Amino acid sequence: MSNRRDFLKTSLLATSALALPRLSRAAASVSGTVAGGVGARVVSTWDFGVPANQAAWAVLGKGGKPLDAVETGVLIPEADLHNHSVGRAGYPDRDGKVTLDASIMDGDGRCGAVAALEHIGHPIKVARKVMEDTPHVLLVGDGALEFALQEGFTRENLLTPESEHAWREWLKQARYTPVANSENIDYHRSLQPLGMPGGKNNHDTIGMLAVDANGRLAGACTTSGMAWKMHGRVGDSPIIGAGLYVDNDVGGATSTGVGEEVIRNAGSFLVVELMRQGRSPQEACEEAVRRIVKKRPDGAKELQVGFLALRRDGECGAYAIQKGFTFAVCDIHKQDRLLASPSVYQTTYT
Ligand code: SD4
Repeated sequence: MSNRRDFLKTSLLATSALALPRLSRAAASVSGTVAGGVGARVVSTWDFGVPANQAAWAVLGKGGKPLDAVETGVLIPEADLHNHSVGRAGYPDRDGKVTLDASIMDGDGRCGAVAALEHIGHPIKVARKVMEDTPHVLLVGDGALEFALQEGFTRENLLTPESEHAWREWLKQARYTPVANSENIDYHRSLQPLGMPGGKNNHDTIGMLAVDANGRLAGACTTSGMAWKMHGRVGDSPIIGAGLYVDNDVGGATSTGVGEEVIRNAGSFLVVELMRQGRSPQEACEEAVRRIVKKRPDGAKELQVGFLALRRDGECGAYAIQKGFTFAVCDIHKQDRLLASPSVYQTTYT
């Protein structure tokens, strides 16, 4: 795997809209009766899912709980100052304020979330506290911050000089036009010395799903949302059923991209329900993306949305509107797999 371009060229997934041959084989070998963590698996969105999965695997691979695994995993991109789309150093809204969204869900239906949270670098930890220490599911804005401070979180400035510079550049035109797979150059520069397959085409939310050897699941989703959004805007990531949904009877799903489109279609819930009705994870993601595309008069040609699904037997699937969506898969066989999702609009990587 010399670089991301070579990797994607060799990936069968980049050119196949229907099959996930590598994953299917891996899934077949871990489904059914499993023991000693053989059936456990973690999947997550984008290139930064690789190191995040590895952190999650350090918990799950030792027999830890899926909920602890996904929380641990997504802390990695939340803390990464080279990453401008999750946690600290996230790009701010149009007023220069960094506001974070996050959700966490256990396969038994317990869940917690925060939205438009300022000044706290690890919103996923606050989301878990909402789940475990309050009778509520979602806390937003000042109320979420107040709760976090009461719980002992430290108030911090999340706007780094790099993010502030990018915001000031944006202010020169001040046009809100979400770009499909916009570049996260800083992040990919940081990957290169590590020999990771970073390219320049992806960023966005981390959505992570984990299943243990007994088919129990959990998921987490965390983001700074769309850069330069209106102050107070909330995306799909903290909305249970939109950016994240997990059910131990079936599996889980998570999303990335333009959150408004995902919310309109209750995207992650839809993917899980389609799997419940018998669709494979791949088929379910494809159908959820098609619904979004169908409702847009322009065929969603300028938009990116990607879904990632994990069934309770370990099989997973992914599908996006545009090329460029990658996802990471980690299990006992391999801890650093990065795969290209098939998409509605196919073009080859050159
Ligand atoms: C949102 N889905 O806030 C998130 C962010 C994202 O491409 O994934 N951006 O809409």
